[in-house]
Amino acid sequence: MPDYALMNQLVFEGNQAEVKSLTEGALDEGRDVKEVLEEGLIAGMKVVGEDFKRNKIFVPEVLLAARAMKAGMSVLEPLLTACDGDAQRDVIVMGTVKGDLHDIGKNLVGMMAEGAGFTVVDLGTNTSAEEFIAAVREHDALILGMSALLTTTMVYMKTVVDAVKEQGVDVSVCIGGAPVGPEFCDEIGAHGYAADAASAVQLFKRLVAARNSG
Ligand code: B1M
Repeated sequence: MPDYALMNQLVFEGNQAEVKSLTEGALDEGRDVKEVLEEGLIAGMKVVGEDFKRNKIFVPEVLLAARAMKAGMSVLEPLLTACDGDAQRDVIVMGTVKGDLHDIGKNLVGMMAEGAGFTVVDLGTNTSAEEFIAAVREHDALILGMSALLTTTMVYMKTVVDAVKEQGVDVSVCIGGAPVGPEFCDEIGAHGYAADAASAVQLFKRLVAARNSG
C-alpha cells in the first residue's frame, strides 16, 4: 500500500522530485490511477488550501505545493488521457476565466475528458469571453468548459454565457471550480455544473448525447 500520508505531506512541502517518485511508485505497485490522484495528490492539496485560508502558509508555499502537485500529475497524465480507438472526437474548448490563474483542476478535467474520447482545446488561464468564443468557432466545439477558483472571478462566467447568447453561438456551456455550484449555474444560465473531474466527464457526455438526439 502506498504511503499516501507521506505523499500528502510531500505535496504540502512542495517536494516535486519525491512526489513524482512516490506517484511512479504507487503506479508500479498497480494502484488505480484515480486512487493515486485523489488520495495521494488532491488530499495533500486540500490541506494546503486549509492552511492557506488560516494564514498558516502564504502564496510562495502554495505555489511550491502546486508545482509538486503538477509533478505528480505529469506522471498520471498519460494514463488519464489514454483513449482507445480513433473515432471522430467531439471537441471541448476549456479555460480558466479572465483574472484567474488557477489551472490544476481545469487541467485534470481536461485530461479525464481526453481519456473519455474528447478532443480538448485548452485555452489556459485568464481567458476572455472573446477568446472562448473564437476558439469554439475555430474548432467547431460542442462544449465550452469554464473553470474559476475565486469568488471575484466566478462572476466572469456570466459575462461569457451572455456573450455566447448574444452572439448566437451554438455551444453547451459547462462550469466548475470550488466556489461555484448548481444554483450559480442556473442563475447565470449555463447548461451544466460539475463538482469534480469525473462528474464533469459524465456531464459532457450527457450534453453531447442530448445535442445529438435533439
Ligand atoms: Co489560490 N486561492 N490564490 N492559488 N488557491 C484558493 C482558490 C483559495 C480558496 C485559498 C483559500 O483561501 N483557502 C482562495 C480563494 C478564496 C476565494 O475566492 N473565496 C485563493 C486565493 C485568495 C488566491 C490569491 C488571490 C492569493 C493572493 O495572491 N493573495 C491568488 C489569486 C491569483 C489569481 O488567480 N489571480 C492565488 C494564487 C494561487 C497560486 C498561484 C499560488 C496557486 C495556483 C497554482 C495553479 O493553479 N497553477 C493557488 C492554489 C494552488 C490554491 C488552492 C490552495 C488549491 C487549488 C487547487 O489546485 N486545488 C486553493 C484552495 C482550495 O481550492 N481549497 C486556492 C486542487 C484541484 C484539483 O481542485 O481546482 O477545485 P479544484 O478543481 C476540481 C473541482 O473544482 C472541479 O474539478 C477539479 C478536479 O476534481 N473543477 C471543474 C474545476 N474546474 C472545473 C471545470 C468544470 C468542471 C469541474 O467544467 C468545465
